[in-house]
Amino acid sequence: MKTVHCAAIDLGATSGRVIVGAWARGHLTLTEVHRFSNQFRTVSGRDYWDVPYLWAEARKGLLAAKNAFPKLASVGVDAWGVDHVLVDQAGRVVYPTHAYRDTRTEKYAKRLDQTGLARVYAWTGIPNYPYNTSLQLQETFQAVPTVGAAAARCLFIADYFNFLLSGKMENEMSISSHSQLLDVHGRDWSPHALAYFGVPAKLFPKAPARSPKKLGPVRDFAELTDVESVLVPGHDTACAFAAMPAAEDGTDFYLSSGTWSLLGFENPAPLLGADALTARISNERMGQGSFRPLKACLGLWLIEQLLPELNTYPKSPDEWENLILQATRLPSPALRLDVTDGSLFRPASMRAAIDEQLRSKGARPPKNAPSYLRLICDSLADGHRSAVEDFQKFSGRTFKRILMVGGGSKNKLLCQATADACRVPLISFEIEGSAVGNIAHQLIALKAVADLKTFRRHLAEGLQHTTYLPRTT
Ligand code: ADP
Ligand code: LRH
Repeated sequence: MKTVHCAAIDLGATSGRVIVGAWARGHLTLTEVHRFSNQFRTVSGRDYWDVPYLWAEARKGLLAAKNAFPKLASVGVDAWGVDHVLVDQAGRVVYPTHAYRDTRTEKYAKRLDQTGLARVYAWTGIPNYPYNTSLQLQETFQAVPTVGAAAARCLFIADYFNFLLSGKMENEMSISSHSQLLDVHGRDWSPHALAYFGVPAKLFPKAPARSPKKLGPVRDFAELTDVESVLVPGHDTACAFAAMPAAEDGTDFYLSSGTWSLLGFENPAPLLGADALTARISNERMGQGSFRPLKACLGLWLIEQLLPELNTYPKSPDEWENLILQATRLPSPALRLDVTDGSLFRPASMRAAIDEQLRSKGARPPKNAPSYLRLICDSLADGHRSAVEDFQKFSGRTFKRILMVGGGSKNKLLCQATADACRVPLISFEIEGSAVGNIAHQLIALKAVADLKTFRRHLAEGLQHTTYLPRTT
């Protein structure tokens, strides 16, 4: 049986990577061929992504992939959610891409809370996150009304990269479902939500495409004309969920741990109603349109922001391990952080924001990097427990295991603290979940794998993992 090679372009808010998956005899081998940092830039108080830089890095990675694997068959793109590129009919960018942590939408988020959230939730199944595409577009068209006339399409980041690769403009299902503009009861845009937020319907002229779907050969790269561009789930979280080697009885709970802690499970139907809205359950979709009710908690963003301030950002896996070991030896702090506190979303100084929260509760701030790390891991674990409890309550299910992927799955302290807090065994896979889910969908499009169920079965057989059993104190 011949080996099939697929390249995943996986764009995260703090880093991007190009990873090649080699699939042979039901076994997947991953090679990271390129990694690059990502950060938004602030200009005159507004936050923007450097999209041309990201494209240049993705190109570099794709050429490195072809160089290392000359038989490269395909490429797929997944990215963080909600952010987007407004383009004209020809694909020319008509407005800069704001980063989702920009505070420009605050006023609109407050107004939505006060005036129409229950209706919007009933239409879309998405709670009020200040960074939702809906609010971002509302702000754009209020602040700069002429953009409405210039823009022909709104492409999410992964959609835009697919366009650059293939020349085809499609909105993909999973990433569209996060926008708060998709009808939760169907598979098309919600005319009510579009009207409510003042978003011209012309920006979304057809229903989102379901993945996987072949888009055609890569264009504009002489070296890559024999490589197929495949539309995979464009949302990195949908890809991470797709990579979970889940049991078929639906008793697994998923945790994708990166910049965000994204917790949820797969369900044939959305979880709606007043209680689900209060619990901020986000009814996002898999690539085919089925549901993955999810809760988003601030995740390792806390560490990403804090460690550079303490001049202790680890430069290698060994340095990470050493720092985590030091933190593990410390006692667990009695007072934890509230990781849902909005002051941690985009503080000027993460250390000052954490210290301020602790002081307001009468606790003393930590002294050094290991004690901050201990505090953050234990606090994130508490957030994870609350999500598991909410989902058990709303779904009536009992989760037997937590499956974990993403950068956080390498953090033994966080894994153990989460198993302890949730009182459920946690299986950590130490894989780049989004890249694996991305590659899985390319293999399905190329007919190298029958379906996701088959892929997960093979993956479960070959995947290295560590089990963390809950400890009672
Ligand atoms: P995203 O894709 O959302 O940008 P990642 O899934 O790459 O984020 O996760 C990044 C985080 O993973 C870092 O902030 C760090 O806390 C954690 N991490 C990365 N490498 C290691 C490691 N070797 N050991 C422990 N934690 C790690
Ligand atoms: C994680 C993620 C998450 C979204 C956020 C904007 O990368 O896609 O699912 O909520 O970015």
